[in-house]
Formats: sequence, C-alpha cells, structure tokens
Amino acid sequence: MPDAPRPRLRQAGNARGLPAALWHSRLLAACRGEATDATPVWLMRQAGRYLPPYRALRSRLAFLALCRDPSACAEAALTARAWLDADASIVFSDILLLLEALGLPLAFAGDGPQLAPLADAAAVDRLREPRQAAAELGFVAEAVRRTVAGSPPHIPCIGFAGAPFTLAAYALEGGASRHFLRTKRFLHAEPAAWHRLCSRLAEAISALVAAQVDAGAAAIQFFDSWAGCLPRADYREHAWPYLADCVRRVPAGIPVIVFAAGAAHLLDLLAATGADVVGIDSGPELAAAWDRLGPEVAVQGNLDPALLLAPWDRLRERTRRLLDSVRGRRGHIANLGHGILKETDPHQARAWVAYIHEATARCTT
Ligand code: 1CP
Repeated sequence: MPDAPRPRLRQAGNARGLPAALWHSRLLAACRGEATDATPVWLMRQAGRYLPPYRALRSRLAFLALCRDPSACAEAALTARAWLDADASIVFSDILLLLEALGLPLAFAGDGPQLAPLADAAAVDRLREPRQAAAELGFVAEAVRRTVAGSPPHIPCIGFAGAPFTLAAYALEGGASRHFLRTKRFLHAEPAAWHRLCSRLAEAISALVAAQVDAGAAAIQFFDSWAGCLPRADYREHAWPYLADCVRRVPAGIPVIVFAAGAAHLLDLLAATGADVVGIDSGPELAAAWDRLGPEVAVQGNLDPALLLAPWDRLRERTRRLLDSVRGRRGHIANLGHGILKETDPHQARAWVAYIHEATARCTT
C-alpha cells in the first residue's frame, strides 16, 4: 500500500527543495506518515540542565545571554543531539523572547521567567509592531543556521515558537500561574483587545517562524503549553483560531507539530489546526488518543518525563509497552509528554533513545 501523505504536506510535497537526506530523514518521514527504518525520537528540552555540558555553558553565560549568542546556542543544541543520538535537534531559544521583542521586559530570576505584564487593554496597542519585533530576533535565525551547518545531513533542526494563547497568557500573567485568572478575566472582559493581542502575536510568531525556515529549520513545533487551562469551548473560540492561523502560515512543505500540555480534551482541536503532528502529553494513553485523531495525523510523545528517573528495567518495560501499543502504525515520533527533567541522568536518557531505535528497528523494503 502506498504511503498516504498528510493533507497539508500532500499539497506541498518537498516545496522547500530540502536535500534528499533530510526529506527522507526519520523525523520528516514520520511527520508525513511514512514508514521509517526505526521510530524517530527526540526529547523536548533535550538541551537542558540535566546535561553537564549545558551546565558548563550556563556557568559562563546567563540564560538570556546564551539565547542571544548563536554560536553558544548551536553548541548547546548540537551537543545534546549528539549525546542522545536523537533524530532531530531543536534550536536553542525560548518562547518568551518574542514577548520581550514586542516590548515586555523579561528576566529569568531563579527558576522561572518574569515579564512586566500587560496592565490593560490600552497596553496591547502599545506593543511594538509584530514584524519588526520578530526581525529583532535575528539571533534565533542565526542559531538555526549554525545548528543546521553543524548537523549531520540526515538530522533536521526543529524551529519553534510559542502559540498565541500561551504567549498571551504569559504577557498577561507576567510569569507562571496556577489559575490564569488575569488571562481568563481579560479574554472575557475585553474580547476586542484579546483579539488584537492574539492577532498581533500570530503575526509576530509567523514572521519568526518564516525566518527560522529561511535559515534552514526543517520542521516547526508550536508550544501551546498552557492551553490545557481553558475549557474546550473557550479554547475553540479564544485560542484555536490564532494557532490555526499560525499553522496555515508556516511555509509550504515544512511539517508542523503542535503540542499542548494537560490538553487531552483539546487533541482533536489541535489536529484541526491542520498540523501534521499532534504532541500528546503524558495524560492520555497514546494509542487511544491516536484512535481519536485518526491515522491521517502523526503523533509525538508521550512518556512521562518522571519515568526517566525510574530504574532502567521499569523504564524499559514502560517504553516497550508504549511502543507496542502503536506498533504497526505509521507516524509515531517518540518523545516525552513534556520537557525532560533536570534531575534526569544523561546516561539513562541516552540509553532510552538507543532502546527506542533498537526496539523499533525494522526493514523498510
Ligand atoms: O536555567 C536555565 O538554563 C533555563 C532553563 C530553560 C531552558 C533550557 C528555559 C527557561 N528555557 C530553556 C530553553 C527552551 N525553552 C527550549 C530549547 C531547549 C530544548 O528544547 O532543547 C524550548 C523549546 C523552550 C520552550 C519553552 N520555554 C516553553 C514551552 C515548552 C514547555 O516546557 O512547555 C515554555 C513554557 C518556556 C518558558 C520557560 N523558559 C524557561 C522556563 C523555566 C520556562 C517555563 C517556566 C514556567 O513554567 O512558566
């Protein structure tokens, strides 16, 4: 049976003219729902604090300084990819840099980010012009360029951005939040300003994504990390349209992954954005979630990041169970259900990647 490419990509094919090694790489083939010689795997936040070389970089550079230094970013991304033998790198950056470029001062104090939050509806109109804001992040594109240049030919670099809802929520809350009360109050009380905010964000996000693709990013992931706080009806009305707009505006031929945390109630809406791949967090059983989405969409995930801290035998058994549950289907990208924890033993993370390759190795002819 011929492979049936996903709808977005079916129309586009290799519209970017990617080199054959990249186009047929495990990750991009899985995004198209094609058979692969082994299941592709990468880890969200794979270049993070669990890795000693990353901690060494961070002892020299503050987090934001690192983000603004393309050669350090490439070093972080490439070292992590090579250590893990992952099937993709992800550009080293952060979703919040775009908010800073839009005019909200950003700091990383202790563990979490802090932004000067938007005070009211009028503050939305004082944000900087979106395309200009994205253009200020030229160092992100340069980090992509250097990451691609340092990668083996069959390893795609994933570019990324925050989704409009999650960025709007950060802009309104000023940091992490438990109940997102400012966000919810704002979107219900000021629907017109909410619309202007999310439209502006979608514009800036799309420009940032286009710049990453021009620099060589071969796939794009949108992080809607906080989407799960919204009831389904509110997500559909106040968040989905802007994410769908971002997905639509990703240059043709580039696969799109959308990920939301705590969002089992939103998965079909995420797929309905037109994304090629839906990231599934650790909540739902992967096979059941995939059944709900249908075989036309690829899925990414969804091992609980805490399992990487478990004894190896337990981790292997749970991973085997996960892989067995979707064996025979095309388009699974192995990953965690959220970012890798800083407590993770890097040797165990690397053994996990090797185990996935070994347990799924198959003949494609
Ligand atoms: O101390 C440090 O070194 C900072 C830790 C760190 C890192 C490694 C932060 C702060 N950001 C990053 C890099 C990062 N952020 C990457 C690239 C690294 C990789 O994947 O290899 C990516 C894709 C992100 C995306 C990101 N940043 C998200 C979406 C993913 C998710 O976890 O849901 C979010 C929500 C952020 C905001 C952010 N930046 C950093 C932290 C600690 C947070 C989350 C804080 C919070 O919960 O509000």
